[in-house]
Amino acid sequence: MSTSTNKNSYKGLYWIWAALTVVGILIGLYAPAWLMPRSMSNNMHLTVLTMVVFSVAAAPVAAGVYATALFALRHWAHKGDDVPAPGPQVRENAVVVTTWLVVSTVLTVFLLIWGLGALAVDNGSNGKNPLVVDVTGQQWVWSFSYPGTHVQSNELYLPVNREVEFRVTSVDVTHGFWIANMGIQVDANVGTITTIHTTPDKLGTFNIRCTQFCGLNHAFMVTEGHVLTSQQFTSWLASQPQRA
Ligand SMILES: [Cu+2]
Repeated sequence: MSTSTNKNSYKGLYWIWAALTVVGILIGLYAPAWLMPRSMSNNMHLTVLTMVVFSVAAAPVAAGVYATALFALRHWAHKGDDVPAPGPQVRENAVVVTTWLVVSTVLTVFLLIWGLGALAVDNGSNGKNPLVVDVTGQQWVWSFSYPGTHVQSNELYLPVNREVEFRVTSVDVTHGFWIANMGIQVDANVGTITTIHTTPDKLGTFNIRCTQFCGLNHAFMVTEGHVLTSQQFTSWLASQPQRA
């Protein structure tokens, strides 16, 4: 009785698969931007786009797994104490095996190429007169200084639409400099300067957190950043006390 899987009876499987694929694509299109921090820079736009593309690409695959599981529960469940008759075999089905291999290969190669490309773009600088900001981590505060100005601040201020080059270091233990809204994160090491670039393109306030467990108050090693118009930024810079 459980072997009554003629060709027609798979129809339900395709419908479940199609419906779940549509649901998965909709989730992939809208969930990343909704669940992830507000995107405020080129890097974060790319990160959100990568999440969308990967989720949409994964939707038909995930839907295939869930659809098969649901279909199997409904149609291939064995009831009773007798030994079940063998179910449908796919191992020697040339069409299934070929499709599976081709789709897996195409998807994997696509994700690899996209991933490497995004990584190259993400870490790059456009080299157009970046604003340099020196970032120093110490237990358990961040400080920011602007070379050539003597200005030092515990909150970060940035002008909109200008590339920033963060030069990150630490004076005690390893910290992690992370701006989720900008899609950038880099370690802050003692005696080394690590650089990371981003271009903020939205006005507003964001959080800067430490991502390395750096001692007792690690969880409180958070401060605020602000993206200002370039005029506001210039007047903020001029209003700061000049420390030698
Ligand atoms: Cu820290």
